[in-house]
Amino acid sequence: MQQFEEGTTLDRFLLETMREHPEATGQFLTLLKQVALAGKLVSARVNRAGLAGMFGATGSMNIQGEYVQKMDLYANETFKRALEHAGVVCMIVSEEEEAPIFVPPPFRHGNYVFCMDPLDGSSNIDTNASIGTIFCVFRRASEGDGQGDASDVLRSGRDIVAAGYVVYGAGTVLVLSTGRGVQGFTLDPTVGEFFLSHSDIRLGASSRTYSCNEAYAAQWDPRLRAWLERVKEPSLGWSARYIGSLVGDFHRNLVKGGVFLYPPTEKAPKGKLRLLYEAFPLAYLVENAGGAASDGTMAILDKTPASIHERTTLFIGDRDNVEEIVRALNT
Ligand code: AHM
Ligand code: MG
Repeated sequence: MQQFEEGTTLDRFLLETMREHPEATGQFLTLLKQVALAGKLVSARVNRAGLAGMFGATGSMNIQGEYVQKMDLYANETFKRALEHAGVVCMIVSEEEEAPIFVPPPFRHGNYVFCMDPLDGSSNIDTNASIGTIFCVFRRASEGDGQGDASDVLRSGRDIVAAGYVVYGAGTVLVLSTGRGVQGFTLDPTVGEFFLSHSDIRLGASSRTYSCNEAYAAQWDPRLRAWLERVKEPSLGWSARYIGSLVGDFHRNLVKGGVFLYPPTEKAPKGKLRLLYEAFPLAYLVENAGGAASDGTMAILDKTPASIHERTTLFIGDRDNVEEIVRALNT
C-alpha cells in the first residue's frame, strides 16, 4: 500500500487509495467524504455547545432507556442528512433510533449500509471530556437496488469494509480504516480540512494500562477480578485510565497502548456496549492496528448480531493483554 506523508489531506488520501480500486463506482469515496463533512459539522457544534445552548438533556429517553442529550440529536440528524441524499447508502442504523433508517424519496439507494453511534459518551458533553461518533460500513448483501433489509446488518463483523470514529476532544481527530492499516486525521479548524497526523497506527503487543469502570469490579466474574488484582502488583508498573467515554478511552489506548474492559455487570448482564455500532467498528480498527478484541469467548468480529441494538461484553486493545484476559476468564 502507498505510504502517505503526514499533512496529506483526507481527500487526497481517499482519492489515491481509491485509485487502487479501478472497479470502484465512487460511492464508497463519497460516503467517506460525507462522513468527514458530518464530523466537521458536529465538531463545530460541540466546540460551541456551551454557547449555543446545546448542553443538557432534551427531556426524552432513547430506546436504550437513556436520557437523550441535545447534542445526541444534532449528531444523529447531521450524519443522517449527510448520507441520505448522496445515493450511497440503502440503510442506516443508529443508536438513537429503534428501527433501521431508510433513504427517503426522492433520493437513490446506494450500495452501502452505515451503522453509527452518532455521539458516544454523550453524558460527558457538559464536562468538556472527549466524545465521538463511531461508525462501520458494510457493502449491501441484499439483492437489487431498493432499500436494505436485515441481511445487510445482521451479519458477521468480518464483512465490514470500513470503520472509524471521529473523536471531539482537545482537537478533532478522524480515525479510519478501510482494511489496510489505520490512519488518523486531525481537523485544522482554521481551514476546515482533515490532515493526516497519525500515519499507520500500530499497537504494541502488550501494554500496562487498563481502562475500566473499576467501581463495578465486585460484580465481575471472580476470575477477571483476580486478573485485575494480579496486574495491580506494584512491581508490574500498571496504570489505569478511564473517562467513561468509550471513544475517548479507546483513542487514548490506540495511540498510547492499553486494554479496555467492559465486562457484564448486574445492571448490564450482557455487557453495556453495542455490538453493531460500538464494538464492531473499534474491533475492526484494533485488528487493523495489530491488536485484538474479544467478548471473553470469541473474537468480536466473528460475532453476528441477532438484533441491531444487541449488547456485548468487550475486551479490546493490545493483543497479548486481551489474550491474557480471555485465558484468565477461561481457566
Ligand atoms: P453512550 O454515550 O453511547 O450511552 O455510551 C455508553 C458509554 C460509553 O461511551 C462508555 O464506555 C460507557 O458508557 C461508560 O459506562 P459506565 O459509566 O458504566 O462506566
Ligand atoms: Mg455509545
